[in-house]
Amino acid sequence: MSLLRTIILGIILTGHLCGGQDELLEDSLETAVDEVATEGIEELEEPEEEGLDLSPPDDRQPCAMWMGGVPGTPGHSGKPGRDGRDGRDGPRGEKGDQGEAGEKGDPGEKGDIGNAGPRGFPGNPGLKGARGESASSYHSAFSVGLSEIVSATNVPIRFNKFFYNDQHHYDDVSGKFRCVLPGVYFFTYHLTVYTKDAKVSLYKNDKAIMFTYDQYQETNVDQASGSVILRLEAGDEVWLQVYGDETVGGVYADNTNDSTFSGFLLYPVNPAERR
Ligand SMILES: [Ca+2]
Repeated sequence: MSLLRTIILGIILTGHLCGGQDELLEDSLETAVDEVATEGIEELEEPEEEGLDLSPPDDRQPCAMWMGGVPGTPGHSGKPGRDGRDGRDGPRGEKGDQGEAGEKGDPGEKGDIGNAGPRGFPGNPGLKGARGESASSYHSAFSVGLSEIVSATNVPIRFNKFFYNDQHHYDDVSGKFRCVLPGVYFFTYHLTVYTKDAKVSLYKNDKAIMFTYDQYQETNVDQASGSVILRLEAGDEVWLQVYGDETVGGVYADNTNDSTFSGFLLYPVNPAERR
């Protein structure tokens, strides 16, 4: 702009000096004025502030008689101006439509084992189990007594009054207990002695292993008793027997006096176990 202003001022001053007689000079002046107008009114008004006169040259001036110069050739086009500064960001646009779902990705790697969870609530009670085997299958016991006086000697005393013999391990025909379940057994007997002495022995497999002897006193009723614990194997037999002749066969029984013999399994023992 300052270059253009200089050119215009030069033309105007030339016009003043040359008296404005040449119409070509006037055309150049008008063209210059138009160019200034296109650049801005403020630029056009500047000459008035500086007191310059753009009116046609006065023929009465001394320079009116001078010869006008040949108009100069138009200058070259100036260099393109530099790019302007970037404008401010525009307003935010509306939200766009949702895009289509992408393809399913590949399965990820297996993760680490997590921490144990809290303890759960108790479950419902289970169904009732099947009926088990009878306890008698694992038990052996008997308790028997005499219903009358036994006079036989050197044979097993045959107890024929039964208090308990559900497993029938005591045989009232032979008068012997026969072991079915191997294990440890307890035997005990309580005998009433009357009219004569009593000497009995507890036998195991034809061998007397313990003895009880009571001397009878006249007009008295005596008692004789004994007990023992034995380890028995299946098939072993245990019984009571008068040990001696009839003089020691005082084992007695009536309606108000009993003589009893009892035995039961304390606990079973595996036959494979060493004794
Ligand atoms: Ca006695």
